[in-house]
Amino acid sequence: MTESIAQAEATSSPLPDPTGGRPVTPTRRTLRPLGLGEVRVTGGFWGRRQRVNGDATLQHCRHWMDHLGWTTNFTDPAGPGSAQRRGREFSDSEVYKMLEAMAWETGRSTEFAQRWNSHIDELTAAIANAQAPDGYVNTAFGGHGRRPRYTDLNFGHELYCTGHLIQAAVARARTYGPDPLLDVARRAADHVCATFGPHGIQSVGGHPEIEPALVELARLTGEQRYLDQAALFVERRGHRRLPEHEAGWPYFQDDIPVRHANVLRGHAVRALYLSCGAVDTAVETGDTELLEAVAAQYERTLARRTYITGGMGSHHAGESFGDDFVLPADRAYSETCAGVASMMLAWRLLLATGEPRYADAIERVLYNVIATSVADDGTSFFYANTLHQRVPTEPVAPDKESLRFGGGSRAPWFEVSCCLPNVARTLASLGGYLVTADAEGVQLHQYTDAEVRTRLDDGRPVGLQVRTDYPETGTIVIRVTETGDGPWSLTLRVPEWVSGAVLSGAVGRRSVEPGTVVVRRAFTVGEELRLELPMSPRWTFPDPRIDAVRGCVAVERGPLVLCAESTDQDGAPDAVDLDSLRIDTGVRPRDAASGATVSGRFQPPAGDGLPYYPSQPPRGEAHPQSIRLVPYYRWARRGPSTMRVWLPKDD
Ligand code: FUB
Ligand code: ZN
Repeated sequence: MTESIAQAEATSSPLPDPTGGRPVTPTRRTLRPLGLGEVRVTGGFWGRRQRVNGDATLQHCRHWMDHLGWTTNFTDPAGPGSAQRRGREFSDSEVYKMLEAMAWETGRSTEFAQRWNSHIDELTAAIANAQAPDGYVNTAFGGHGRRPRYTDLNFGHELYCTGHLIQAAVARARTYGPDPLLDVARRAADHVCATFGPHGIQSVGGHPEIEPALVELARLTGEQRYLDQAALFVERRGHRRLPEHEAGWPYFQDDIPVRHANVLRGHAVRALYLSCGAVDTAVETGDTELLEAVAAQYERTLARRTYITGGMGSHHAGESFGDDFVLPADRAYSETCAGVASMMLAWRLLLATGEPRYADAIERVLYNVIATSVADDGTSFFYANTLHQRVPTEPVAPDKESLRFGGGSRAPWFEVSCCLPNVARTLASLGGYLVTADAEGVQLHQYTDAEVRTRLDDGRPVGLQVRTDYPETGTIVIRVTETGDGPWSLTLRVPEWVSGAVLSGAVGRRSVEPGTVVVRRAFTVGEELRLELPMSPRWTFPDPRIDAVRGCVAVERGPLVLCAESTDQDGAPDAVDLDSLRIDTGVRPRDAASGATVSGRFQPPAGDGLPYYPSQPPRGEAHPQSIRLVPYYRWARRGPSTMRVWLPKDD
C-alpha cells in the first residue's frame, strides 16, 4: 500500500467526512478542498440555483426516471435481463447520478437529509436487488435474454455505469457514513478489479468514468487495489485495445497513450472524464509526468478548442472536439456534461497545482454553460448549448421527452438525459468547489454568498462570511467571523478578465492584478476586506484562426458572456433579423442592467441571388440603433427567440 492511500480518509478519520463531504479528496495536493460542512452557500446567484436544484430538479429527475422505467429496471420482477427493460444502455448511470446528487443534498442540512434519505434507501435496495452474487450490476447486460457482459466495450457503458454507482456511494459515505450503497459499490468495484485486473480482460471501457470513481473509492476506503485498477485503466488506454469502429480510436481516446497525447480529442465528455481519472491517479501515485501531460493537454484544449463560454466539443457528430480552432457558433455542441466535466478537471488541476487560472476556467464554465443549461424552475434543460440560434426556438411540451438534444429550447427530458442529473450533482456539491486551505491559510476561488468555517493545518479556527451580489455587481465583502491568534493568509482570486480591481480594508486600499491577492496578517473578528471588481462591459475579439467567427466581436461583462436575443430588440421577435446585425465597435459598450447596450444596425445585403458577390456585398441604408445585450445564461427564458453571442462588426 502506498503511503498516500494508507493515509486515506477512512483510515485517518471517522466517516462521515468531518468536513461534510467533498467530491474530490486528493491525499497529495497543493490545496486542500473544504467540504460542504465547511462552506455553506447561503444565497446569491448560486444559492438560488442550489435551492431550485434541491426543491425541484431532483424531484423532476426522480419523476422522469420512474415514469420511463429507469429506476424500476432494477426491480423488474422478470429479473435482470428481462425484455421489459427500458431506456438506453446507460440509463442506470442517470439513476446513480441522481443518487449522488441526493447524497450531496443530505450533506447540506438535516432538513435535506430528511427529504432524501428514504429515496436513497429505497433506490439502494433496488440496486442491491439487481446485483449479481459476484458483484456485477447492470440492467442492460448480463441477464437472460440480454447481451452477455462486456461484449460491447465500445458502447456498452458497463464500466461507465459502475463508475457512477461508485461515485454515488462515495458521496453517500462522505455525507452520511458507510451504508448499504457502499457495500453494493465495493462489491461492484471488486468485481471490476477481478475482471479487468492484470490477468483479466486486457481492455478498457469505451466511456471513461470508472477511473476517477475507483480513485475516489481508494481514497475513501484506503484500498490500494482500487487505485491500482484505475492506474491500469489509464495506462491501458491509447493502445487500440478497443475494437475498431467507424468512430475511430480517437473517439474513445484509445489512439494515443494518455501521457503521450498533446490535446483532448474525440468525444468531449469521454476525454474529460478520462483526464480527471488520469489526474487522480497521477497525484496519488506521484506520477508528475502524467500530471504535467494532462495539464498541458487541457491548456492546449482551452487555448484552441474551447468556446468563449468555456463549453467544449464543437461537433454534433460524435459529440466530439473539432480540430484546433474549429469552433462554429451556430453548430456549437458544447454539451452540458462536457461543461461539468471541464469543471471537474479544472478543479483537480487547481488542487494539484494551486494555479488560479484553473479557477478562472471554472468560473467561465459555471456562469456560461452550467447556469445556462437549466431553466429558472429547474425542470427543463439544454443538452447542447449553441452560441447562435438562427431560427426561433419552439416551445417544448412540459410532459414530452424531446428527441432534439442537439438544439432548440430547453426540454424537460431527453431520451439521453445525462446532463440534468450531472448538473444536479454538481450544484448539490457546489460548496465543495469554492474554497480551499493550505498550510498558510484559506483561498477563496469563487464568489457567492457563503459562510466558511474551517481549521488551519495547525488547528486554529477560521470563519468567514462572504456577501456579494456578484456577478450583478463586482463588490465582494469578506468579514472575518472567527480567527485564532497570530497571522495567517487569506488569498482571493482576482479574475483573469478584470482590469482596475481594488482591495480595501484594514490593509489600506490598493490596486490588485489578475491572479491572486494574498493578505497575510493577524486578523481580528469583525474586520472586513472589500474586493471591487469593475464590471464594465468589454469587447472580446476572437483569435483570427477561428474562421467561423472571424469579423465578429462578443461582449462580456465580468464573468458573463453576453448575447443579443431577438426578444430584447425593437420589433416583433420573429421580425428581428439578428443575422443582419452589424456592430459599430467605435462606440464602447454601455452598462445596462446586468447586460449592455452596443451601437449597431440591421443591414441585410441588398442582393437576392446566390449569397456570394464579386466584391463586398452592397448594403441598404440603415440607421444606427441601440442593441441590447443580456447575459447568455438568460437566453431562451422568455418565449421563442433567436440569439447570437458573436456579433458581426460593421466595416
Ligand atoms: O454516453 C453517455 C453520455 O451520453 C455521454 O457522456 C454523453 O455525451 C451522451 O452521449
Ligand atoms: Zn450530457
